[in-house]
Amino acid sequence: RLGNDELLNAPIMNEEYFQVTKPLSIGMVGHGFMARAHTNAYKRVSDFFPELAYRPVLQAACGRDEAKVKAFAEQWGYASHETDWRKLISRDDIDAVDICVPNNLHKEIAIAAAKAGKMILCEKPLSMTVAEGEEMCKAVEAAGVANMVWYNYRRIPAVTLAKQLIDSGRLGRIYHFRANFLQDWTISGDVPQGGAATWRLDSAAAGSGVTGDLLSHCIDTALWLNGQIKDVSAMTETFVKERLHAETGEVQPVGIDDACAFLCHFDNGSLGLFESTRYARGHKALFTFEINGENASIRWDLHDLNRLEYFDHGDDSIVRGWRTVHVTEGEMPYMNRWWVPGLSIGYEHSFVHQVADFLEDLEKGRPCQPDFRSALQTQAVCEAVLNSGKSREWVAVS
Ligand code: 4PW
Repeated sequence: RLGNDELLNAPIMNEEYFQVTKPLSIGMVGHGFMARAHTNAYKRVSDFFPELAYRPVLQAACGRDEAKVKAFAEQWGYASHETDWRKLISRDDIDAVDICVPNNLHKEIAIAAAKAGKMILCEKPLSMTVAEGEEMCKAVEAAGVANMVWYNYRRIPAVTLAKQLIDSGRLGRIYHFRANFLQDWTISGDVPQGGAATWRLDSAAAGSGVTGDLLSHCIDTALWLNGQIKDVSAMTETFVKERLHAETGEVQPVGIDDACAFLCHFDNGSLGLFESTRYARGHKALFTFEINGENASIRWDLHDLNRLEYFDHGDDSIVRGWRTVHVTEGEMPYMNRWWVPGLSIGYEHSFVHQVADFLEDLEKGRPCQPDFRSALQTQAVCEAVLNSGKSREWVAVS
């Protein structure tokens, strides 16, 4: 990584950075909000990471509604479109399949794509259940195809910096990890379940509610930053018990968890406290975590994603206090790729970083994290949380 002075005085895109790139043809399954976020990353990555050997090519988008997928493909620059994912997977001109459809379709598409020898980039959470996730892991491992799950928040520079600070030992022994992911968009009983826009409320499509959708991000980050979770004690609640189904038009019982909170023990002896809900009026996407160590603490808030709060007990006591680290300097993770030091980046950049890491790992022949096997561990925590919510007992994580 270049420092600030080098960044200002010597543009990083000099001749040494360029090489002949190999096209990597992407087949996108899905055309919703996440498909846009991923596609934006494929389009941007080679401009901002010009040294990468692989260059994504938007080869085909796939969706059941032909008018919609055609419009998506045209708007975002895919060369073609398909209405059947099996056809997409059978095409010789597709190298990598991006699974951006509801969770209940991940397993079948991933296993078929692996058998067809395609690389797979799968939207989170990996699967509906641990058993399904295990099948998916076995399929990609048997096929030997590159695979990755889109837990994008790891690639926000401040979160990556938190990882570096923890790994450097600055915090010392870790005592506490707490995280929240709060939203408020499902409070009204008029929000339907099912359908393209609201499948996240339909347990048949999503598997679970906030646990798989939101807490999975907190759990992925926690496992990455603080190690494995041993056991959990959770409470879950479904506040609105019945909703209209957007496709059938029938009022049906709601099967997802609207809110979930859990306690846990980490392998390193620290205690975890997690909360997620879509009923926190006033919170649209509040993702925060705080880690308290023997020597120092860290906290981060998605609303202020370019900053990391840091407290170091080793500071001189007359100036000791929480400090704000501006994660916008050239030496910060990923930041020398973007603008001049001091300028902010946003949510969408985390996806660009994830694709860049995937392409670099592909070139170097190593798995990109989290791969399916690693994301299965997040799935195991989610499943233990849901089981504990039902049984009201402590549950060990498998
Ligand atoms: O994965 C999550 C989504 O399902 C996202 O990170 C935020 O919450 C945005 O939409 C939902």
